[in-house]
Parts: sequence; structure tokens; C-alpha cells
Amino acid sequence: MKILITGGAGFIGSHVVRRFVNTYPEYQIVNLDKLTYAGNLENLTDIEAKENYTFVKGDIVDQSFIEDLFEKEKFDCVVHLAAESHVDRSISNPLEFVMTNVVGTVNLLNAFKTHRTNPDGFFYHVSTDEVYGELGDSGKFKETTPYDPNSPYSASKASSDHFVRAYHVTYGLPVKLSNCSNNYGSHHFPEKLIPLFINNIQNNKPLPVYGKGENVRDWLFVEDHASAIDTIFHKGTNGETYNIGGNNEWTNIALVKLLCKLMDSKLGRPKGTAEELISYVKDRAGHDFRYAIDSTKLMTNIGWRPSLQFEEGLSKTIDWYLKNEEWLNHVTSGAYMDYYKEQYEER
Ligand code: NAD
Ligand code: TDX
Repeated sequence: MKILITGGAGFIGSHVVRRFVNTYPEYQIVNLDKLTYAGNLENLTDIEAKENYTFVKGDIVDQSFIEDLFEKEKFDCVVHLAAESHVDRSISNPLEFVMTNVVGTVNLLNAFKTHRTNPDGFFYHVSTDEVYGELGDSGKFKETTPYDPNSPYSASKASSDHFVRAYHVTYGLPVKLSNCSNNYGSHHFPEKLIPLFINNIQNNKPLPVYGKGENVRDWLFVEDHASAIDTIFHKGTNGETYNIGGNNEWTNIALVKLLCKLMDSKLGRPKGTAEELISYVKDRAGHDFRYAIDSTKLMTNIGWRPSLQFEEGLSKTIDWYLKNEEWLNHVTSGAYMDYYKEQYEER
């Protein structure tokens, strides 16, 4: 079986590629990635020489390139993760999110529809819980929760989800979808809360908490997201959506304080050192208050379970960043400095 994984050089994609390449030597895995600021082949050095793995550099928005690739490779299945993924960047530049997340997804759907030859093959779209909008103090997102996206990022992901469903209904294209909560773990680009704050604590820089820090996120270890994708890929039903979550809600400020405590202890600094870096800054525009996922369908119908408790996962994550300073130095040089200045200097 030949599987195209898009966005495999990014944070979650690299964990999915690694899992598929190592677990299924009988599958041919092709990783297609544009290598934007968020894509990094250093994320995949441990598997790059494997016989069942190939990397292709390319842009999913480039229609003729995508058509040619699908015509030549005749993929059995697609696991689509390539996307612009950062909410703050979507607020500054929405059109780039429409291009990659919407136009890019439709290009892939068209090419797969035209060139697929395996009747059992399918298109698996990896999406986010942010498509459901925000929750108040109670309740959880179910697969049946109406879509209500608030940021340009979540609007673009909601749109791409709708196109995937529409191709299933209109053209009978076999599809699977999943909508996951916030991930954390190794190789996470340091624009997102957890890796950004790990990096800033190491470098004694302020920790910019948006608003009052009371927003709530449901955190899942990235390898558990990859195991859920593996489970849905193999056992999920055609045309269905599965919600994936960690059942692990934290206010941002409580999470930041836990991170500070763990960092002080790992860096051998006196208790309370990192917390002094907390700085409350201007809130994100349209900041969703709370996300929480109900994963009952995935757990009861096809038997997935997360493997790690949060403190253990966070501790492993910090250890990875402390051991991989070179990776952090590479990704935080150059364009990252301009991004950081633009996002945080005037905040
Ligand atoms: P990421 O930003 O770390 O990686 C995205 C990857 O896509 C990068 O390797 C990038 O080079 C590639 N890419 C971007 N534009 C491309 C294009 N036009 N053509 C080809 N490749 C392109 O993102 P991530 O956090 O790993 O997220 C992966 C997927 O999972 C996304 O679809 C995202 O919406 C979804 N998701 C993320 C989270 C999360 O917490 N990070 C949670 C739920 C769902
Ligand atoms: O500097 C910051 N300060 C801060 O308080 C940053 C970067 C974030 N935050 C807050 C905003 C959110 O409430 O922390 C929370 C988490 O922020 P992000 O890491 O930017 O993630 P979020 O906006 O929740 O979206 C993430 O989860 C769902 C991913 O980026 C998406 O790709 C995924 O779909």
C-alpha cells in the first residue's frame, strides 16, 4: 500500500510519519511537505534512510504539481496534515490560511478523486477541535456539535472539513476525519504556548500570558494523537468523524505555573524563579474561552486510549527541549526573530 502523508515535516506530521514508517514496513510512505517555516527535515533524521520512506518537497496549492504527482504515484490512501496551523499568524495573514488549508485541501481531493485506483483507499483529513468554536464553563465538543469557528485559522479548517465531507456525499469519495484538541510534545514549533514558554524560561525572557490566563485548553501528548490517527486509519468507518482529546483541561495560567515549577527544578534554579517571568499581555483577538473534547466515540467504537498522564508527558517534553538545544537554535534564528518582534514587542 502506498500512502501519501502531507505536512509530514511539521510537528504532528513528523510523529505520524515516524509511527507509520516504523510500525508498517510493508507500507510505502511518501511525505509531501513545502518546508515552510514550520516544516523541518531535522524532525525526521532517524527515519530518512528507511526503505519504505520517501520525501517530496512541494506545495499542495500548486495544482499542476499535485495532479502530476498523483497521476504518477497512484496513492492508495492520503493522510492530510499539511496546513498553516498557528492562530496568531491567521489573524495577521488570513489569505495564506485560505490558500493552504482550503485551496490546498481541494487540490488534493480533486487529484485523489481523479487518479485513485484502489477501491478500498480513502482520504483521511486531520483537523482540529477549534472548528466547533468555544465552550463556556461546562460541556464538551461531540462529533455532532455544530461548527462555529471564530478565528481565520479555525474558519479555514472548518471549510476544509466541509469540502472533505462534500466530496464524500457528492462524489462518493471514501473519507475519514478527526478533530483533535491541543497537542504538545517534542518538535513543537516555539510559536505555540508550551514550546515558546520553555524556550523563554531557558533564556530568562518574559512569558507573555494573553489576557488573564483564564482560557482553558484540553492537552494531548502528540504521540497519543499519532496513535489515534493510526487507530482511525485502520479501524475507522468510511465517512465518519472522530473527536480526539486528552480529557485533560488546564487554564493557561495553571499550566504555565506547572511548567515554571518543572523548569526551575530541571534547571536547578530556586523555586519561584520562572514564575517571576510571567507577564500578562494584551489578549488575542477573538480568543476562544474553552475547548474540551468528548472522545467517547473513538474510545468505545474502535478502542483508542491515551497512554500518558499530563505531568509525565510535560516532563518528557521539557527533557527533549533541554537535550535538543541545537534544534531550538536553528528554528529560532532568522525569520523567527521578525515574527517574535511583530507579535510581542508592542503587546
Ligand atoms: P505545523 O505548522 O507544525 O506543520 C505543518 C506542516 O505543513 C509543516 O511541515 C509545513 O511545512 C507544511 N505545509 C504548510 N503549508 C504547506 C503547503 N502549502 N504545502 C505543503 N506543505 C505545507 O502544524 P501541526 O501543529 O503539526 O498540525 C498538523 C495538522 O494537525 C494541521 O492540519 C492542524 O490543523 C492539525 N491540528 C493541530 C493541532 C495542534 O495542537 N498543533 C491540533 C489539532 C489538529
Ligand atoms: O504567547 C502566547 N500566550 C498565550 O497566552 C501564546 C502563543 C498562546 N497563549 C494562549 C492562547 C491559547 O489560549 O495559550 C493557549 C494555547 O495557544 P496556542 O499554543 O497558540 O494554541 P491554540 O491557539 O489553542 O491552538 C492550537 O490548538 C489547536 C494549535 O495551534 C492549533 O493548530 C490546533 O488546531
